Amino acid sequence: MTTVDPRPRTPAGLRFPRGFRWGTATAAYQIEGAATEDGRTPSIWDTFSHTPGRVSGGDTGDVATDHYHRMREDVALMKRLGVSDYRFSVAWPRVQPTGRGPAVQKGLDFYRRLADALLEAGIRPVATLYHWDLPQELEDAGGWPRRETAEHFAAYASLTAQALGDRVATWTTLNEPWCAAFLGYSSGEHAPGRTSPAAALRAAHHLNLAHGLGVGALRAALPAPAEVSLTLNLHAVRPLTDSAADRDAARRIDALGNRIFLDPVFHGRLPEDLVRDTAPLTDWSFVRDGDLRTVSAPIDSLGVNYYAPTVVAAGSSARPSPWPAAEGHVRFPRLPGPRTAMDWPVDADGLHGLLTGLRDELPGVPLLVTENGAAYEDHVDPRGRVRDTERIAYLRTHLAAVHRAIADGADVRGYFLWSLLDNFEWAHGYSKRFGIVHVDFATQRRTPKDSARWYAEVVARGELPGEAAAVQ
Ligand code: IFM
Repeated sequence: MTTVDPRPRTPAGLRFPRGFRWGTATAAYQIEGAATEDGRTPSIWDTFSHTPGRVSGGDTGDVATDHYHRMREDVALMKRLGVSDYRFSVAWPRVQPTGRGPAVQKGLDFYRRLADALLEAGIRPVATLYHWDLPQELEDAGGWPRRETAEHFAAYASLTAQALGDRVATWTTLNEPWCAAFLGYSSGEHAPGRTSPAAALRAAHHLNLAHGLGVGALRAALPAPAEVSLTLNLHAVRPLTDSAADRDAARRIDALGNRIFLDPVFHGRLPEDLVRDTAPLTDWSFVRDGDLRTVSAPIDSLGVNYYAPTVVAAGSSARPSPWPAAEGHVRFPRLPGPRTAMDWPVDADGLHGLLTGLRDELPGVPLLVTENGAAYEDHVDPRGRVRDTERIAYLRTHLAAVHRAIADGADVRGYFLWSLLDNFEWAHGYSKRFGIVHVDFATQRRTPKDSARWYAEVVARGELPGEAAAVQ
């Protein structure tokens, strides 16, 4: 367990445990650009973003924040922030273009240079193997609904770990498999844009399988002390009322949003109610003997991504939906209160509830908040400053919630702010800005926002300043 500082509250603010990991996070397709360079081939997101009508404004990740060419400048920004860790993702089509076969050396070299630059700057590299950029060839062969994709993932994990394992000690197999399965294959809001709820359930299982096979591949390729993890966007599900119908709606969404991953990964079983609820769509016969044992290979920590709670009530919702077999049973009421530019409610209690729930459900599993942050409509003012006070307020309340969860016994080892840079926000293109560093997408000029200065101060002190200490 992380030891909580004996004096957690100082006159100035809330002190975090010694050794707490302070990071920022990004993902390859959202920042790298260089979409056709050095042997990289299209991923499902290249295809999707180049399909008219899929992404707001017709935006693509072709250039993004040009991080592939500006990596050193971005590492220097992080060094100035003082962060201890940087969570990035490896682009599968950059290191293994067709998703099978040998690696491309130039692709691997980019990540070796990145890891070296980070280590030189005193920043721990944290690599995620899959943040949604499936090589298009694997989608053409059937994508995540097809079992072989999981086997290809394990081979990719192995060759990437062999190339980077001497520099990178912290690895995550998948980022947010819920989004990959359900936004990608059920609602079609994300690549590859399919709308088959049954295919999405198969995809979810094969993503779990990819994770389990990936853990085995990483353990075989990496030196023993390496840390292997998985990142989930767990849903802080709340029933609108205490009625039996609303509570049952919450149970359904908890099964489809959380337990569909947590139960196989940590308990080696599928939730019975999930199997029952989804019976009209599938008999789950694609889960083979031994799969759940593979999926439940022990991991060293769990990454939790949190942005907003999920409030549900009995009712029905529109199709296509990301919630297979739930459309006729669940609605998602809109509650009053502050919202971010994503139209997501601001509610830090959801993060505290998730972390303390995991404390109870998964005792002994260290937790990392691997993403948290907010999009707001930022502008560079005439003096060259971005006064993103709403983002600072969001970060302050969410970090306070993390602190409270630690004080309540949750073993939270670190916090990764999403995101270092404004970037390609998937179906929203460049219209939503999550960065603590503003990016002018025409010139690629980076301007640290007030939130960057605020976060640097938090990191330097290891403490969340009191209200009065806000950046002026
Ligand atoms: O930008 C995304 C990220 O890629 C995955 N988690 C949520 C973020 C904000 O939508």
